[in-house]
Amino acid sequence: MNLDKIAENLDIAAIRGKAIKQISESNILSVDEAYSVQSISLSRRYLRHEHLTGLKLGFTSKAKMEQMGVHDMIWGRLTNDMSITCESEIFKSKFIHPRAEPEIAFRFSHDITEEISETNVRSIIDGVAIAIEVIDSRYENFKFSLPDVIADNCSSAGYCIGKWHDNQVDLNNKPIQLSINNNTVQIGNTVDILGNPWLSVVNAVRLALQYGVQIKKGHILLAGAATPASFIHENDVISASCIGLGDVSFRLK
Ligand code: OOG
Ligand code: MG
Repeated sequence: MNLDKIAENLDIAAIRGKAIKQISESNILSVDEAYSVQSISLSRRYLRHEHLTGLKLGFTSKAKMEQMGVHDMIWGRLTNDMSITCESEIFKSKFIHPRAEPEIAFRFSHDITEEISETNVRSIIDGVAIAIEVIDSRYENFKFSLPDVIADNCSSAGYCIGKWHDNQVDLNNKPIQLSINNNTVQIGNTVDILGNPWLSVVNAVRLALQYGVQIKKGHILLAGAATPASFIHENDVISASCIGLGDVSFRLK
């Protein structure tokens, strides 16, 4: 099967909210081919007038790698269609088998043209916030190989961002948690994200330059969850919080 056809199948699965078989059951894609599929499938979204709002990293914590059985860092694209307004309600029918995870979001202060070191990384960020990511694998049973999940835009489906804080906020060793209907379901720590979530920014910049994706002023980055993700259901109120960043929530209806 050609890459365009695989991209089309994944795009249609997302639009219809209907899972498909893993590509790896019938086609062995290389990691580069999988990123090409991701890019082609996102081009289809851009033709429908969606636009890029930022990037996400995946598998930046041991907890996530172990939950999904994938052990390499991956990156995906976020679009305006995935944005969820804080404290709003969104329809469960938009998704197949959605899961939520607590995230740290960063906002870029200018267009990025070169790599950044850990020492200078705050200089390219003007906002840090608590966020919730909704992931919704387009594959049956939420099961995938590394190329499968890359091709599927790293399961990206939604993101909800809390109040922005400035780039001096302390992210060192801070508890972060996910709650559903006021019950804590996942607890992690910012240190679980690559040892330091600012390293997600360093890595995202490197990967964006490597793959020719333009990070622009105002784009956001989801650093990758520190905890496993939890399934969410109709009528759930989902919230995430992190010491120093406050909390954020939305409801699934
Ligand atoms: C892939 C996305 C991983 C994260 O934060 O690690 C991810 C998945 O688990 O379906 O978003
Ligand atoms: Mg995530």
